[in-house]
Amino acid sequence: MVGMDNSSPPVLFVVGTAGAGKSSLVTAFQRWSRFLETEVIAVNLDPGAERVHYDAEFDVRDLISLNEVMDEYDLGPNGAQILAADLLAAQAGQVADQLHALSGEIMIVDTPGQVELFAFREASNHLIETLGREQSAIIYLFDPMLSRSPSGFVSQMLLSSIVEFRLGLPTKNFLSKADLLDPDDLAQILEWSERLEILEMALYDEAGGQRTEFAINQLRMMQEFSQAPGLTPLSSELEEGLADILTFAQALFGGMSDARDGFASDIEHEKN
Ligand SMILES: Nc1nc2c(ncn2[C@@H]2O[C@H](COP(=O)(O)OP(=O)(O)OP(=O)(O)O)[C@@H](O)[C@H]2O)c(=O)[nH]1
Ligand SMILES: [Mg+2]
Repeated sequence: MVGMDNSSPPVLFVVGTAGAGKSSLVTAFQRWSRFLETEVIAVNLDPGAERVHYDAEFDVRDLISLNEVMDEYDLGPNGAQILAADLLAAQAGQVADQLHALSGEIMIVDTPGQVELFAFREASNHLIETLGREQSAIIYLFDPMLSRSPSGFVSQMLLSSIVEFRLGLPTKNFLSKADLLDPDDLAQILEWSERLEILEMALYDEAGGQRTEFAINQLRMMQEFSQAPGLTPLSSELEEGLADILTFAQALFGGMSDARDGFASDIEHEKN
């Protein structure tokens, strides 16, 4: 069943704005994969997480507690998060040893609530190098409510592109908590993700000419470099879209498991 070296499984970093559903996705993905008999290593890199509902085989909170950092250095939660990221980077060797000791077929990594903490602090690049840049990718989560307005949707497209650019990893966008959207909104958002000209018209109605021209031109350029365009609906609640995450990883890194139903056609879809 396993098609790759067990010592260095593919790594999926789950990234998105605060509350986008990152931790829930890690939980759902781990639960769902057990059913498929795929061995998933869940990793928590969010020192500020109150509690996690997955079995974290590495948990950054064992090394760094946000509350302790706040107390010790007299910082608020945001300053403490930044310092925690840097403290983690300072322990990179130890973290690397612990991560390398884990074995499994795929690693899924929960990241801090504020997207800029993961995208902009140097610690993340260290971690990516540690885990292996060649087998790392980003699962970027769109917030469903923000996605309902053209400007909110476009802002997230741009943010995702910035994260992709900054970390230099293949990125796939998912529409998180799709079960919360009514079917018309869901269809609209998916159409925007596939047809830039429809999005452009909607944005023009909402935001006017100049802002639209600026944003659409940015998107057009950024999408030329994107390896996996489009947006895939996801629901951790209903366990929908989880197979698309595995498919994305398989398309990038190969192996991991025997072909599943629809695997080839999903890949085809990915290319279109
Ligand atoms: N209906 C529904 N709710 C969801 C889904 N995924 C997450 N949620 C809810 O969304 C809220 C935030 O989810 P989390 O998984 O904590 O999001 P997060 O991105 O890890 O949040 P932070 O780490 O605090 O930034 C929780 O109340 C979840 O129960 C989903 O697929 N459907
Ligand atoms: Mg979380």
